[in-house]
Amino acid sequence: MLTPRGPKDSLLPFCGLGGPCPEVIPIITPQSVNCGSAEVPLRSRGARKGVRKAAALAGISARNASWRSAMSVACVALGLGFITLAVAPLTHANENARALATANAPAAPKKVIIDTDPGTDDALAILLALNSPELDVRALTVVPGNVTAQQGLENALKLVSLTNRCDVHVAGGAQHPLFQKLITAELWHGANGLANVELPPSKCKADPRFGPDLIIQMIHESPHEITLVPVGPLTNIALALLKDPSIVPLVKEVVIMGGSISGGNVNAAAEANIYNDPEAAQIVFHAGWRLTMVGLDVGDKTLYDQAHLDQLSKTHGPENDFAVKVLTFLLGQEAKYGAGGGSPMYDPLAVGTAIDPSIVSTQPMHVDVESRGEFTRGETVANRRNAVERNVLHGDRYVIEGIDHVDPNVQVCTGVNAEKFLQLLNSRLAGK
Ligand SMILES: [Ca+2]
Repeated sequence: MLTPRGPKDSLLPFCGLGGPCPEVIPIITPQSVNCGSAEVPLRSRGARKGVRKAAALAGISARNASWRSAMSVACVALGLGFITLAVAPLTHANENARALATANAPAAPKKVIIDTDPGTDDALAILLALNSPELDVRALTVVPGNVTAQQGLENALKLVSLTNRCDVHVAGGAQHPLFQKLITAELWHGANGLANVELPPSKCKADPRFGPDLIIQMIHESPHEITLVPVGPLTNIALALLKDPSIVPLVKEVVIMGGSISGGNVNAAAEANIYNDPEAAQIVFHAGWRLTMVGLDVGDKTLYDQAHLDQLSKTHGPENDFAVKVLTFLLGQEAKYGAGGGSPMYDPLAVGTAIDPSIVSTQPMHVDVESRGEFTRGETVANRRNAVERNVLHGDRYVIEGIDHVDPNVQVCTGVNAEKFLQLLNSRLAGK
């Protein structure tokens, strides 16, 4: 969700831009990504070509990186290459068969894993999910973003405790983004990430598994049934993909809060979740699975205002009352720093889209994540026509010789029935 503008010097030198990035190494541990085999495939010509191709896709130059960073880059690039080049066709081949097999099946709650950086609007999204019979929330995995990984885990545990849902697995994950320093957003979310509201200590315990490992395990346990709903930076999802690319065709779909095709909220170009880990986002966007992008284009239209708050304030319950405090804080922050008109319900809208896809309308687009732009790092660059001109060198100039099709990889949300969604949100929180 929203973050303050990050100072330029808060970013590490990116591996791909010539500088060593020692802080990259600690998060790609043996527990998170098994990169031990990267050295072996790099000895083959085909693998080196794959690395170059995948590195180009990820916007990373392995050539300039230090050895240790190169291993990490190779790991990322190999994983991305494998996912993009080998797994994607399987996904599409199996989609039709699965659709036919399930066409007449009775509707069952959708199994979801929410990857979250809680976070005020994360908290509202989690409460919405846990109070919606359409969803079967199997786990919350925590990623750093709005708050640190440690604060986020504490918040997630308090939220499942508030809802008396200790049966929901809550696991920590990455400690910071893949290739840059973390940017936290206490300005928008309060010092504790939950609008400075102090919830009671959690009755629930953290799952000891590493978040990306838990995601991998749950997907294999329920093939074709899990919907991933990442509402923070995409670090954990990228790590899961890199460790086990075979999850791609086994995931039902991915509904992310993040991105924008109409300008950013941390700066002119980038949305906060993508800005906080662009390399991870590029990996996730190009994995080859069905991915819906619930970005600023629709989130900024979903404004929770004083009238909605007055409506929710008429009912009471522990969750209802907590939500009222959080929303009161958010409306105050919007009045101070925002554009006016209400508080955008970014993360809840992604959950709302998982609950009822008819809330949004989408268009298929080819989307890449900018990772090198001076002003545009973290921008989601969408090709609305899914076509590019083919330029061929003739002597001292290029000549356009045709138009090449590019496959859409993202269902971009371009329209939303905002009031329908806001009423759904209030109705699910009322009296709880
Ligand atoms: Ca979030």
